[in-house]
Parts: sequence; C-alpha cells; structure tokens
Amino acid sequence: VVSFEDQPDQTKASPLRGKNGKNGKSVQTWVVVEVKVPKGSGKGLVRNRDPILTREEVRVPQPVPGQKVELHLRNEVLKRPEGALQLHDLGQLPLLHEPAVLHALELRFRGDCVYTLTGPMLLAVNPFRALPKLYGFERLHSFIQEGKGSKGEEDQNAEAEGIQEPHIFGVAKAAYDGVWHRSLGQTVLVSGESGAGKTETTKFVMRFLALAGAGGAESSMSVVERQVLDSIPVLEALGNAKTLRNENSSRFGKYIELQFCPPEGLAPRLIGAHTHTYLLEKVRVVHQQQGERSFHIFYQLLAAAKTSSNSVEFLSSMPAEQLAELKAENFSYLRNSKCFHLDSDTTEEQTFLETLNAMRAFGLGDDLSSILSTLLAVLYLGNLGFRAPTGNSEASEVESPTTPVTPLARAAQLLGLDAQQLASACCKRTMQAPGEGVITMTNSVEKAIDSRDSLARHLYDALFTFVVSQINATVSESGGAAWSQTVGGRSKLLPFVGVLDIFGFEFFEQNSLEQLFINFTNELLQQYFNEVIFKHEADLYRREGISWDPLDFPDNHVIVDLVGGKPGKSPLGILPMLDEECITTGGSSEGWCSKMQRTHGSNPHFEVVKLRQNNFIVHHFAGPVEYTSKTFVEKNRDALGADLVKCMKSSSMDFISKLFRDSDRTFGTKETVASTGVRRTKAKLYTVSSEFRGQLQNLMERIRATEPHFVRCIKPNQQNIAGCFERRSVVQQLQYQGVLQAIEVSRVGFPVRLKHRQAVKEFICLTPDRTQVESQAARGQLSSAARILFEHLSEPLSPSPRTPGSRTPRTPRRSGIVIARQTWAVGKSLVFL
Ligand code: AOV
Ligand code: MG
Repeated sequence: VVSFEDQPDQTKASPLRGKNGKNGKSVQTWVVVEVKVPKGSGKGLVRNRDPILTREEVRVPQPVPGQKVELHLRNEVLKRPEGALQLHDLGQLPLLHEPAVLHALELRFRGDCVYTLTGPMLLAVNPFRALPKLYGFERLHSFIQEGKGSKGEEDQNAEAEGIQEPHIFGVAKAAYDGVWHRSLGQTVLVSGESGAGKTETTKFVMRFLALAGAGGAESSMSVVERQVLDSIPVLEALGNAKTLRNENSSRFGKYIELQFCPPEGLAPRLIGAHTHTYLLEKVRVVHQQQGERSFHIFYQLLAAAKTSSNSVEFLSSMPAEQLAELKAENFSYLRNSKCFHLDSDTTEEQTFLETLNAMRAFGLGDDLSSILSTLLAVLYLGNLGFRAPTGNSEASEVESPTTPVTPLARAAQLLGLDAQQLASACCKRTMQAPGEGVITMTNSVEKAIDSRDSLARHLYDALFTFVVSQINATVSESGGAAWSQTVGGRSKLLPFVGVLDIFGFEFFEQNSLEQLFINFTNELLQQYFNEVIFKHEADLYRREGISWDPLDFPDNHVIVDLVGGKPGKSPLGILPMLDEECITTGGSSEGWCSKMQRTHGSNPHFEVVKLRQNNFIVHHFAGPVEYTSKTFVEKNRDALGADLVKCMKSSSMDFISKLFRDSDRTFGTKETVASTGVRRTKAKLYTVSSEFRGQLQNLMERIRATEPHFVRCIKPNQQNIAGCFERRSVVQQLQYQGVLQAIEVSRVGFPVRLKHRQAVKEFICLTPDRTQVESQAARGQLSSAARILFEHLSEPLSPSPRTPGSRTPRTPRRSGIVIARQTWAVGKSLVFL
C-alpha cells in the first residue's frame, strides 16, 4: 500500500534495490509498477508490471506491502509512449531525473527511436536488428541536404528545435559543417561497453563523411573516399574477434582522422585519412577464453584454404600435403578455446577474398604472400612443443617430429629462417654480463614456451602495425592530404574530423593491466567530458547573468592523478610507479603493489584489499574496480628476448626482417638496457605503459584542439537480442558513461529548458495581451516574443515556498532557449518558477 498524490491507474516508476549480476554489488534500478487505488480511499496497491522483472524477480524484491514507495515520475510526457517518441532531447523533460531518463529511453527504444539527445550528447541504444530505413540513402541524403539555404532566425530556430530526429548522421553532419563553415577540427567520441555498437556507429559516421561531399551517391565517390571505407574490413579482419560479448568485437582502440579539402569550394570532399590504433590485444593470438576466437583473419585464411579451386595465389601454389594441414582444429592456438565458427550471413572465405581485394587496393598486393605466410607461421609456432633433455630440467629442446614435417620446419620456412636458429632462439638466451662478456644460458621448458608465445604475439602485432601504416600511407598519399600548413612560419594542423572508437569502462571478476589502461583512458575522456559539459553550462549561465556554484560540478582529476601521476610532482602515480618497478633489479608485481599501498594508502580513491594482499581497488568515476596485481610487471615489460629479435632480423625474407628492423623501439631498447647492464637509463626505457601514456597524451592533445561531439552507445541487453531492454543494465551504463552525472550537472543549475518557439506556443494562453507577442512571433522574432511574454508573466505568479531563488525565467537572445529552475503546472501549461 502506498501513499501518493497523483492519479490512480498510471504507470509509475519506483526505485528498488537489486543485486547486480556483474560485480555482485547492489545497484539501484527502476521498475515500472502499476498503482491501483480503490475509489475514494486515497491509498493504493503497487503491482509489479514489468515483463523483464518477472524473469529476474528472484533478485529484485517486490515492494513490501505497507512500504512507502516514493513516486517520482511526474513527467506527463512519459505517460503515453507517443509522448516519448516526440521527446528528442532528454533536456526537454519537464523534470529531469534518472527514472524519467530510463523510462524515456525504453519507450523510445520500443518505438525504434534508438537515438536520443541529452544536451550535447547523443545516446544510441543498439537495436540489435537491421533498421534499413534508418540508415538508407533517403535518410543519409536528407541529412546532407539539411540546413541548405536557410538563414533567418525562424529557420535557425526551427533547425535548433530539431526538425530531424536525433540521428548519428546528424552528429556526422554537425562535424562536417564545423569543418566546412568554421574551419574547426572536430572529434566524434564514441564510447560504450563491448557490443554496445561503437564500431557500427563509427562506420555510420565514416560513411556519412565519405558520402557527404559526393552528394550521398556511392557512384560519385572518389578513390580516396572509397578507400577510406575499404580500410574498415581490413582493420576488422586483423583486429576484431569473436568474444562472449560480441561476435565482431574490436580488440584495439582507434582514432581515425578524416581530412577534407580546404573548405573553399562547394561541398568539401574527403581527401585523406589517418588511423591511429591503440593497445591491440595481441595476447589473443596465443590464448582465448573458452567460447571465444582469435582474430578473424586466421579463420578466414583457413576457410579459403579448404576450397580446391583457389583464387589466392599463395594458397594455390602450396603443396597439397601442406594445404591439407590447414584446418583450424590442427592448430593449438585456435583449438584450445573450442570455438571455430561465427554467426554471420557471409562466409568467411567470401569475407577473406574481400579483405584481400581491399589490401591490394592499399598497395599491399606485393606483400600479400608474405602477410599470409606470417599468419601461418604464427599458427605453426603455436604447435611447437618443448621438452627437457634427459637429466636437465633447467634446459629445453624442441620436441621431435610427430608429422612428416615438423611445426618447427614449417614455421622456419614460412619465416625465412633456419630451423635450428629458431629453435635455439627459443631454448637459449645470451646475456652480456658486466665484465664477463657474452654468456649463454638455457631456458627451461616453461621459459621456452613463453619465448615462443612472445614471438607469436610480437609477430602478429608487428604485422598489424605494418598493415595499418600501409593503409595510412596509401590513403593520405592518394588524396594528396596535407596535415599541416605553415602559417606565419609555424606549422598549423588543418581541420579534420576525428572519430574515436575506443573500449569503454571495463570491470570483470579479475582485472589486470589491460583493464587499468582501459579505465585510465576512460578517466581521461571523462575528465574532458566534464570540462566540456561544465564549459557548456558555464557559458550558458554567463550569457544569462546567472550565478552558480562551480563546486557542484563533478571532477575526476584526483583519480586521473592517482593513476597517471602529475608530471614532476610526487607522489608518483600508479602507472609511473609500475614503470619504476620494471627497471628496478628484482622488481616484481608484489613489490610494486606493496610500495603502492604505502604511497597511496591514504588516497580516498585507492583502497587496500585486506584479505588479498596483491590486490588493490581504484575508485573510478564509474565505480570501484579491484585489480589483481600479479602479472602487471611482466605485462608492462612485454619483453621479446634479444635473441629472438636478432633471429627475426636475420630472416631471408625482407618482409620479416623489416617488420623487426622497424620495430627497434618496441623490441630493442629495453634489451640494450638489460644487456649493457646500464640501469635506469630512463630516456630509453620502453614499457607498454610509458608508450601507451605517450599515445594517450598525444590523443588528448589532438582531441582538445577540436570541437567535441559525444556519442554514448548503450547495450539494451546482455544477450545481444532485438526488442529486449534490461533496465538494470542500462541504468548502470548510464551511470558509468557519465550520462547521469551530466544530467546532474544540469540539475544543479537550471534543469528546465524550453525553446523560444515552444515557450511562446505553450504560454501564450497565459498572457493578458496576446497581440504584441503574436506580432513579434509572426515576424519570426521569437526571442523578443518570448521576452515580452515572460515580462507579462513574471509579475502575476505567486512565489512558491519550495523554490527559492530566481523566479523569472531567462530568455537569452542568442541561445534560443529559456531556462528555469522549476516548472509548475497551471491548467494545461507549464509555468517557470
Ligand atoms: P562495439 O564496437 O561497441 O563492441 P559493435 O559496433 O561491434 O559493438 O556492435 C555489436 C553488434 O551490434 C553489431 O555487430 C551489430 O550486430 C549490432 N549493432 C550495433 N549497432 C547497430 C545498429 N545501429 N543497427 C543494427 N545493429 C547494430 V567492442 O568492439 O566488443 O567494445 O570491443
Ligand atoms: Mg567495436
């Protein structure tokens, strides 16, 4: 039984506490309940009407009879689904709060309105089914044409009101216009959890930008515009894989910069692109979880090898005996996860042929055989077995052949190496001992396996880097793109549109260095996001002359400093301390963890885990994450033995030796540090963390030099199915994507915003003198119409005891909206207080 003041029999939302399946922590969620009120009693029954909760009821308690449930959902607009479908910007909710946001998103999702704006951010809920009308030519074209030829205030207001529904093409168009009309660099920042639709969103943006200059017609696309789109399948073949959460999961982050010809002519055309990639998950080459796969390209290549009439020269020239070995089941790197197949409409062989064609277009035709040979070599390396020679458990040797040709011989041949040399590079290591010259040591079986896996990982990573750099070279060269211009003796970056598709905040049962990198990236992006929202609000209030308290705004710089440290300031951050540990003789993950606990123990965002000595918790903006420090030092060093590097450099295949010659920074520097016995030559030290932080710094600098467009992708359910909206999971994503914080930012200020046109329409019924307002409105002078209207309205309203502060709505001239602290229902209209 609940007490409430509203009408009976209406859909309400109520907060209930439920167990979150992901991290076992309790999270608040909102459920739809039905309120039944016996006539005249003034009290009612809350009945759970939620179809999803009937499945999850075990974990979410029903409201206890007698419990008082607070009913927050006063938003008239959400009482009927049609209302929500018209609600393009959550900022238009007369009352902005969490359940209202959630409910609105769900109603819109069910009506196939997957895009919703909230202030400067676009929310995109993954529909998990094709919506051809939403992305077809007509739609794309309508956005390309949008805004052409309109100049007056009326038009601008109409535009600002969003005649078009929120759409990812709208975001792409805004970025395109930014480059065109203002010559300002733009970045579309896409984030979200795995499977939320980031990569698909990125592709829509790129498609729009490649087609915008061509008037939307694919047939009119230039070579470069086509190439930019063709780079997508190549990157996906090499960098994407099937995971438990997404059949086509990107296992690397990317920032693609698209450059347009200087905006002098009519519509700017795409003339070049540059893709920056981050943190390829190369460990996937040697190990995958059960039910997951390695990178797509391996399975594609093996699928193509199965067909007898082979159009791939590399395969058709291969001896039949070797061709017969090419089955995924035969390779231990692919076999162990017991997952080979992909749910896809196209066959892997078909995709492979398309990938190869795209590679040829990027000038990789001559290297194709070498690339495929390297891929197969990686697989054969995985089949390399080691055993200890009799009586010496500290040494290792390659196991004797079990097939006519050993994996060692196959790998060596594919890599252009001498088999004995390859075996020795895995089983032995040479070291420069101070004062003693070069000494050779044996590797135990375990160490030899580590060396083998390390070689496989580095080979694949180097191959990926090579392909990306080749794509970059081709796509910027063929378009003649110039990335900077010298102005007044200084080099200036030309405006481009950057599209960032990067891993969202992650937390698993066990979290390691990769998660810390990912979550640190998200902290930095969140910090930037806060700054932008903050600035956006601050600008608005400044224009209105409204005072506000900046302290109310969320700020995560303390966490950023905790993880990344502040240059030149102590204490060192978590990652710089890890680097220190990596160059310390005898440095270990345990040592690092205990030093960190001593240094940061008192930081409110850092927590020592009492029962698990080697674990620590970082309280990220999105929530606490417990990290297991065990492998951090080793992963951060990411060493490939000097002997293996030397061996690879000696390959008779130019392609292979070049892969390693060009990668000195990755493979060589640290070895030099170790082998010369010189420690703490900081300038030269390579660690994964130092490289990644350098990349991040560069990324943030580039992004900060542009105008941002935020897109938050939301995964409506964890089963990747259409038509299912799980509120608990969605509310959690809204939380850790900072959507709710952004809404909080608006709420601490003035959460009620109406467009002039809308305000005039809504409130004209209240003015004692309509004619003046109407005549202004008829002339398209909506801002002065609104001002006159509110001058009429501000006096007669009686003050509300609940809303201290300004009661007069503000009518800014430029922003075209009215903002206020509260709205109040008077008859059918809303009044600002
Ligand atoms: P992600 O990039 O966010 O995950 P994807 O973009 O790969 O996620 O999307 C996952 C799947 O959702 C796609 O393969 C599509 O089947 C579907 N999907 C996404 N967006 C749409 C859309 N707008 N319309 C229809 N289907 C869609 V990860 O890369 O795993 O973090 O690492
Ligand atoms: Mg992706």
